[in-house]
Amino acid sequence: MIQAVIFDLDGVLVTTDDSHYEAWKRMADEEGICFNRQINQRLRGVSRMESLEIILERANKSYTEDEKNALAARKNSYYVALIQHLTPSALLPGALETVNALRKQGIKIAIGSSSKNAPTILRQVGIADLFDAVADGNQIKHSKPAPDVFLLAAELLRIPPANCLVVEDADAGVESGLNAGMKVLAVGAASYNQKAHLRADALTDIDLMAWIRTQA
Ligand code: B16
Ligand code: MG
Repeated sequence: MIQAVIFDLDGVLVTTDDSHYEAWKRMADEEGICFNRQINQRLRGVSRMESLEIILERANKSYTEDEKNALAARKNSYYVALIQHLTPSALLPGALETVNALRKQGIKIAIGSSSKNAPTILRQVGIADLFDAVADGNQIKHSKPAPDVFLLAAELLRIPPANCLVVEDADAGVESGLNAGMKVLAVGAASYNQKAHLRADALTDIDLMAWIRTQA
């Protein structure tokens, strides 16, 4: 029986994935490192430092730890500047409707995001007060595909992992939800992922409450 739904943020509820790409692209261009949208797919749901390591696979020099930290900080400053302009129009189609439908039926809802900027994003798009719990990159040591962020969300909600459904747009996030022992709905970029229990192109294509009732 599903008692809680834990939403990934970037790419599931909001369109911040493009801002991540723009910020990394600017940093990579400045460093003369080849980076494109195809490589960017590998960064979905992955932490900032792990994302940087993927980008540096194409670098033709090696960077010290201090230099890597500076590159990540530079990318984050570009990203933070971009998300200051976010408004509720950055919510993906079906996001608000899905969240409200679940709340109305008494299903607990939480955020499980790798992003350290999650609190800012939730505030900017006006949905910070809708969630029963927020677990994000500031609170965890091991990011997706490790189960930590979703297990923390379940703990904050006081709901057993087996009674949680994760909604994810990244393969790393689908793995993370499965590793946490949860049911997983894969949407968007992960919608082809056969490991997920449920798949949809977008939240507008699925009646989550109807599916939850079939699990009772
Ligand atoms: P930050 P999610 C993830 O958010 C993004 O998908 C990923 O591209 C990003 O590197 C990661 O957050 C860390 O973000 O640099 O803001 O801490 O999909 O888990 O909501
Ligand atoms: Mg995501």
